[in-house]
Amino acid sequence: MTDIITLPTASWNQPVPTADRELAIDVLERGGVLLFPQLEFPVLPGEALLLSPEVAGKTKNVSLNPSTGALRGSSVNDAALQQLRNMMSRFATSSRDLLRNVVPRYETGLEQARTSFRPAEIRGRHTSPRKDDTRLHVDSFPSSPTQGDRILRVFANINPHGSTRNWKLGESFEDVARRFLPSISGPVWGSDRMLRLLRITKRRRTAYDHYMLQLHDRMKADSAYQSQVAQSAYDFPAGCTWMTFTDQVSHAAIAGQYALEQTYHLPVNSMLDPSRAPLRILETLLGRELT
Ligand SMILES: O=C(O)CCC(=O)C(=O)O
Ligand SMILES: [Fe+2]
Repeated sequence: MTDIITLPTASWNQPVPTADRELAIDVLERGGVLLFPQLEFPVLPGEALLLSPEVAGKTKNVSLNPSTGALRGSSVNDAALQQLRNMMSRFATSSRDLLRNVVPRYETGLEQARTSFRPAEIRGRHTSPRKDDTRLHVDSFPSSPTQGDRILRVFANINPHGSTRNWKLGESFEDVARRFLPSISGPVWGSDRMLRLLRITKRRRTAYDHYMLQLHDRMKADSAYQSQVAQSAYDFPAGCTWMTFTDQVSHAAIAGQYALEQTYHLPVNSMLDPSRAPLRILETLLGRELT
């Protein structure tokens, strides 16, 4: 079962003791969740108005490209837009500082991707099964192949009413892979070039990305699996922060409103133990190279 390990860190930008850093990297790479119960992301008084589902309109999430400042998915006026950008880029910077202190080993390899603001209530939301994050899954995105790189995400529950964000955690990546791989066939020859040509993918969908996407889709589509697989619930309190490799950890978000999230990509070779990467696990099980 997935471990949730707590660290006492209460500041976004302060050195973390060596013992905690060693524990942190081990927990993350084994597919655990690192929880910071005392690390609250501060929403400034002027930003309180942003805590409304209307801020995201139909898209449900607002996303920021922290390197260009481009915002997508928001439906607010210009003044609020600037505040939204401020809040989200502050989270982008804070999460980066936190990672630098918690897992300094990753610093040189980390690539900061999108920041997201999630103001919609998860429970009762209607989506296609494939997009339904209330079902256990490992992260893999059709248009954004990682080509083997890891997906590391930092989340903060900023709910102003004290509501928890409720997750479920499932079996280990190895167990997921062993269960679903036998029924997944390899990519169709030439499909990687076709997807790229049609601009369906931003870069080449490698065999690794193909298998990860299939795992993601098969897990979500299998209702018997969803109800029968060993799983545990965890409710993240308001005012806390957590991080995990979401390409490895079987997770589902079943309820909650108002979170910030920052995605990072990390090359497998930046890991302390690359053999724990989904890429290496899949390659071992399939007996071939996947990127
Ligand atoms: O919004 C959340 O709490 C998590 C949803 C999810 O599955 C993800 O972001 O990968
Ligand atoms: Fe996810």
